[in-house]
Amino acid sequence: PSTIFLSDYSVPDFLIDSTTLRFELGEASSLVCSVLALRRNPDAASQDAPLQLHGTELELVSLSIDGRQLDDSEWSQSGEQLSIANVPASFSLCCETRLRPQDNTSLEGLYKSSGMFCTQCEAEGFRKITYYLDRPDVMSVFTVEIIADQSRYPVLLSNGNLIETESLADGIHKTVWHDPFPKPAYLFALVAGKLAVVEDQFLTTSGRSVDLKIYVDEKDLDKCDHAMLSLKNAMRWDEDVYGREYDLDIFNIVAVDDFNMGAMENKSLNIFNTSCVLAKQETTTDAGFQRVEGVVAHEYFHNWSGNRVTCRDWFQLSLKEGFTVFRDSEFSSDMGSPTVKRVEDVTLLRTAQFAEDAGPMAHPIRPDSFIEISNFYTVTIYEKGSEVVRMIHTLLGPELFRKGSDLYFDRHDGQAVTCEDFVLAMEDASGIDLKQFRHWYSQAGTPRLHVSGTYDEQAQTYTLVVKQSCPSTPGQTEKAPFHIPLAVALIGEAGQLALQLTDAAANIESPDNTELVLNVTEPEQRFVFANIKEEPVPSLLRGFSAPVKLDFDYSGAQLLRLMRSDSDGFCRWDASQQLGLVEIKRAITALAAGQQVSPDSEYVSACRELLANTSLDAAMVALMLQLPSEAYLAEIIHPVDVHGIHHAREALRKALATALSDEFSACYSRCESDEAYAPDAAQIARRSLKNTALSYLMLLDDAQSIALAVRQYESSSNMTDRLAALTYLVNSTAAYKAEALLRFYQQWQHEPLVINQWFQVQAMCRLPGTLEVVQGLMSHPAFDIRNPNKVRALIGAFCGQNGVNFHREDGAGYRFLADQVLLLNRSNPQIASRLLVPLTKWRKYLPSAQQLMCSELQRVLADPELSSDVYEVVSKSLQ
Ligand code: BAL
Ligand code: ZN
Repeated sequence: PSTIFLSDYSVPDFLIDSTTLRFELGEASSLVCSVLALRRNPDAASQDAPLQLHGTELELVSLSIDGRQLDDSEWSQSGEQLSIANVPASFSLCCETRLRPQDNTSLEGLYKSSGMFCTQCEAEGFRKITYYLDRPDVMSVFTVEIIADQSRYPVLLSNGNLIETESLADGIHKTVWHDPFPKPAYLFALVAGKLAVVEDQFLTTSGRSVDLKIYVDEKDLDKCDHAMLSLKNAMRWDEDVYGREYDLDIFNIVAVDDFNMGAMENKSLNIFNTSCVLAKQETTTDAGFQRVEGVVAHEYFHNWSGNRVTCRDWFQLSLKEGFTVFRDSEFSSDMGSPTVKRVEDVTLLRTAQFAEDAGPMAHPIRPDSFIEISNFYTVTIYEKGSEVVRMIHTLLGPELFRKGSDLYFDRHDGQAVTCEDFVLAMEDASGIDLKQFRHWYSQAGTPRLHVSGTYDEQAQTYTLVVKQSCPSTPGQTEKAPFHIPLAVALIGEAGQLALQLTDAAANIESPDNTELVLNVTEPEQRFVFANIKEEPVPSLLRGFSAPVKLDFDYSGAQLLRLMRSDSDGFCRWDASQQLGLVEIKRAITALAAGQQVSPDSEYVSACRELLANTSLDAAMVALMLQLPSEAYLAEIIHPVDVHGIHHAREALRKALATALSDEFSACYSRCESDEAYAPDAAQIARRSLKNTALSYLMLLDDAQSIALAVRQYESSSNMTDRLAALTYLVNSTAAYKAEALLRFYQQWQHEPLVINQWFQVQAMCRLPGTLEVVQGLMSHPAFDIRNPNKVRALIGAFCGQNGVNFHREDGAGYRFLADQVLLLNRSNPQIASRLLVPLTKWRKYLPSAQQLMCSELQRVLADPELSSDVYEVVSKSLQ
């Protein structure tokens, strides 16, 4: 497979003014006829280049230009390119291809899922449908005719407006759709199937009435309300916060079972993985409800950030994804608890994204090269991309940021543009220089800030010295200093101190002058605060103002002060995590020396206070009581001794449970409630704290706690509480767990999304023997390796989230993963390469693990039929 470089970008030689597609959908095969109005691009370097179209795995039936059939000598094919020499300056190309969607297991292009035809074209799936200029900077107006059996496929959908429906002979019918907005092929979509629909309406600010429809399997009609409400909230929010209105009279969502991604923002026809659209209290956890809200909003927001203004090339993917993730996280934050949302986002970033940035696949948010673009739908492009947009928001402030986004949308509406165009719009609208800030787009790796603070009592000054560095990443050894917005406050005995910098080089101030955003731009910088009358505790990186690792040598007492009283929710939570980290490190040392784990009494007292604190958001209390995850610890403690970390963390949890058992019990009782279920912030917070308390109590392994979990399992009317109880039971010694698992399966066997949760609970069980359980479940009738959700629930959860079992010392976990990757490589390369990620991090583990992991990677690499997806990940991870 060859590497594609950003530096090789050139404008397309041809443009496609209009695209007319006719699909004749059949059981054995389907016929696609495309008519493309092509013309030479006046901006192209060459005006006599051959027409080169992308196409893969296609059966070419016929090809004609301006009505004249081409013979075989007039075109040639090589790899994914079909070349036609000697074409006129402007012409109509007609191409017929035959497809076999029912055999398409890659779930790219046109395929069948549960008897329904559907498409997935981003990034390069359209070339599996017909020969085309399958690149995002070729935008065309699409008209689509769909012809299919009426009884099997009563619903026929594509993008834009429905302009014609007709019943034809022999029980066949057709619909014709026209999308007036020019779009790249990756936003094309088609759906044909037997689907039920939930309908609603939305009135835009300017008075356009939009029909909202969610198409699902008949049995799922009762699970669409939350998605519909989320969609309407998102439409209103985008008008209020960004001034963006919806632009067509119809907005469709379709739910499909077999889907590689979470969802896809095709123009006016969003296609969703069922897991990201269906929700009801009996089948869906609170986290599931929140995921639906976030993903529905994300896909909707793409209508502007992605569709109206799209990407010039795939190196610019973060232009639409980073910006849209930022938009959806602000939306979720406004719909629920901002601090909790921020902590959740930071947690994902600091585990998954920091790990990616430190590993063999590290790449800037605008990569310079790739082999397979599907491998770049990463936490870096999405989550770090969002953090970069957030930093621009912080540096500009909300008003100038809005001015910048208005300018960006106005300037580039209908265009395919670059990350540079986005930054330039922000700069032009605000007058703020973002020259140095641009390094965030081109440099990979997580910057590190070393901060030290000195109080001078006599001068009454407090000085922060900030040093920045960034580790080398593949292909990038030298890094220029970043422009880092560092939000700070100084906490005194009675609260935050007024801030007055002696050098006015800063910066953005809070209205009451007690918080500043420092512009960190140099390798080393000094910030001196005047009129500081007591030695403060610095509160740093408030709100996680930049995606960096920050070191400050806090004492335990300072962290306790931040944990108890910092007004910034993120810093308050982070102080609890830093204290937890200290305790875990002590526990590792104690266990290695054969000693008991006994947490520091001040720390236990702080946890006791938290458990009694009813004024703090219950969700925050829950998050602060949860120790840093094993995945986060693996980012901090090197080399990673998975088993040592796991046992120390568990021992510490058990010690806390023992010391605070009365408090956990009281907290559990206090959080019990019989009010009607609602997925709102207050209830979600209460359930989260209740289940955190139960998880600690279960570590006591006594009859009383087990009885509590059994009672919760049996009496819950919502999946959040039921699944939490099941999880704790499965991880316990309770005899009841086998019966609970059986009854759960029997009750929910007809709900695939619930059965996925059942697979996942078992795959994530920390007890020994889980690999054998997982291997056994692979033959369970409910498991299907062709369904990505099932693969993620069983194999993905085991290998990615069950460290202690995946990293079995005999290497059986690694062998298992490599086997599955080799199997999936043939049927669904995207899923295969994604699954492989836990093995690629081999360098950070103990030497014995490294060796075993490496040899499995080498076994994968030796497969002669490796897809470009898997090849890229495995070869880069071994470099
Ligand atoms: N564009 C792919 C799915 C998403 O990020 O919305
Ligand atoms: Zn997206």
